[in-house]
Amino acid sequence: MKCYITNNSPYARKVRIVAMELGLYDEVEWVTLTREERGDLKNYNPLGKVPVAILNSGDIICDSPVICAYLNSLNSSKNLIPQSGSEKWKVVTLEALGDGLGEAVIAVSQENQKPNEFRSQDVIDRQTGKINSVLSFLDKAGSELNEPPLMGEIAVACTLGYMEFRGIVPDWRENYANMASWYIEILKRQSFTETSPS
Ligand SMILES: N[C@@H](CCC(=O)N[C@@H](CS)C(=O)NCC(=O)O)C(=O)O
Repeated sequence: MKCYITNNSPYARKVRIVAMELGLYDEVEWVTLTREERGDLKNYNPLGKVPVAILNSGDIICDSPVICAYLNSLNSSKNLIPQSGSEKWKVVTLEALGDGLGEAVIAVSQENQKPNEFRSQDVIDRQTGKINSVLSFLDKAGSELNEPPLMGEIAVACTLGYMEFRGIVPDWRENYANMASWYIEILKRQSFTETSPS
């Protein structure tokens, strides 16, 4: 399997971490693209977004939850998504929340990169509101987070890493202390230290 990624994408990092946690990292050929090269991905994913995976069969799969679920299906001894029941839906819902948090972070980051005259404070405020709303929700639900982490926790932590990397909501650790202590612990995992954004 070949997987196209970029260096700092939180979604690509999620796929790399999941592959490491499942012991499958070396079975994937990782192809790191620059932002410019990412446009060429349209042959595989019409959205032109990373991550994209090409399976050995030639089938193409895109979108990090799909690629992660595929990787998870390859390892019968370790499961990052419970197989059924409410445990499964909790995990994939947390994954969606983590990924959605990423969308809000990316929206603020893209807005911040625009020259002042084109920057929309309205977009920044609305998306920052979403970020704070998710962080507040997770801070209250902190004790329900799985240890060791499952797919949901991995998605959330990848987004937090990207949020810090881009300097979005820089004081979040002070305002959401439960999440901050949880995050410090998850960052110690080898899969996180080896993939931190640079
Ligand atoms: N829902 C997708 C989101 C992927 C995504 O937004 N990737 C970004 C990098 S973080 C991208 O490739 N953006 C390029 C673009 O929007 O043109 C996933 O989970 O994989």
